[in-house]
Amino acid sequence: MSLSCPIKHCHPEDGECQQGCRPFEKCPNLLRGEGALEAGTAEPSAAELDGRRVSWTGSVLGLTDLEPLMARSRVLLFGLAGMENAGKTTFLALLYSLLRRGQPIPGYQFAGSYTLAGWELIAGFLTFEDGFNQVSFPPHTSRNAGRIPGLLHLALKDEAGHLLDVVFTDAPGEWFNEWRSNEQATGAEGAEWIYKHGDGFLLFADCEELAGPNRGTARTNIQMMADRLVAKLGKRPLSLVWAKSDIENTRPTVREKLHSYIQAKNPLRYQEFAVSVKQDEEAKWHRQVLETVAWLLDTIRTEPGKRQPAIPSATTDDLFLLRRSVSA
Ligand SMILES: Nc1nc2c(ncn2[C@@H]2O[C@H](COP(=O)(O)OP(=O)(O)O)[C@@H](O)[C@H]2O)c(=O)[nH]1
Ligand SMILES: [Mg+2]
Repeated sequence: MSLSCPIKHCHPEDGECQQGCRPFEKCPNLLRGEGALEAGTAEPSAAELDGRRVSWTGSVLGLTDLEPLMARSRVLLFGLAGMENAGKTTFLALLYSLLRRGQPIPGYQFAGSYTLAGWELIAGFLTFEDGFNQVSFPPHTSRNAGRIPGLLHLALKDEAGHLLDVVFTDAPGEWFNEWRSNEQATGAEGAEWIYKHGDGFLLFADCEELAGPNRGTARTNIQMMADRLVAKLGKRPLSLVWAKSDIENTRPTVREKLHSYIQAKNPLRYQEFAVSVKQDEEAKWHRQVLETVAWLLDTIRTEPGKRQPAIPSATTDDLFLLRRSVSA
């Protein structure tokens, strides 16, 4: 990275200037001299110095990137919790692939995203390549992803046309692994941040692990994570996602025990969904990906048992809104 800036939260190396300088060349704060250039790095290109024309990059968001979003609506943060390899990133990739194919989240319409490149990066792995009948899975989410998880954004419109900004966390499973046994552990800060700020949670149960030789440990780990999540959950919705549901359920009692364990904790707003990358006409695993998100949204936006009243949008016939022109 050859560009830098002494102003906190300004990242010229991403092609953005917090002060809005266009082009960067004219920015009085821009450092591209000895202080900024690492040995052996090339001079910044003309395109780099020109900067971008929009304030987002399309990549996953960080904390500062949330500010413009928070200015336009209340951003809903959904935390994906689960052990490493539980299927969290694949769930997000699948969600995006389904939206891209035009399948809606029931009751909500896709209305844009600030992180299209970030979505494409993970969903690309689930997409067939021309001439090859093979898909692969997204790469492992690195534990060195910083203290704050990568945030993937969706703008949605509900049936009344209201805009909703939703952000999903794509965090490494290792964070939750540490957090499940000690919420204060070093390495668990990211998971704790998600728990503190999340508006709703998806807890991933890995059906492959729950049917394998380590099923006992897998169940205990998920139960511990559920304990932590339920502890200060309050009214926030929690859904248990049975990921990799295509794997044959050779040990049904393991899943039943896990189900009863969480039910016994009595989370106020709780629902289970079964998902998989494989499509199944009967089980509708793909549809349940979309339904999980719809359920979280519906639950947050309504009091238990009540639907949120639709707010009628103002029309130009509204005398109150026309008051100025009437009295002018
Ligand atoms: N059979 C099957 N395997 C899956 C499915 N989803 C994920 N996997 C496998 O689980 C691995 C880890 O998934 P990933 O989404 O990266 O897990 P994460 O660590 O929780 O984000 C993938 O590389 C796949 O091998 C699924 O729906 N079915
Ligand atoms: Mg991951």
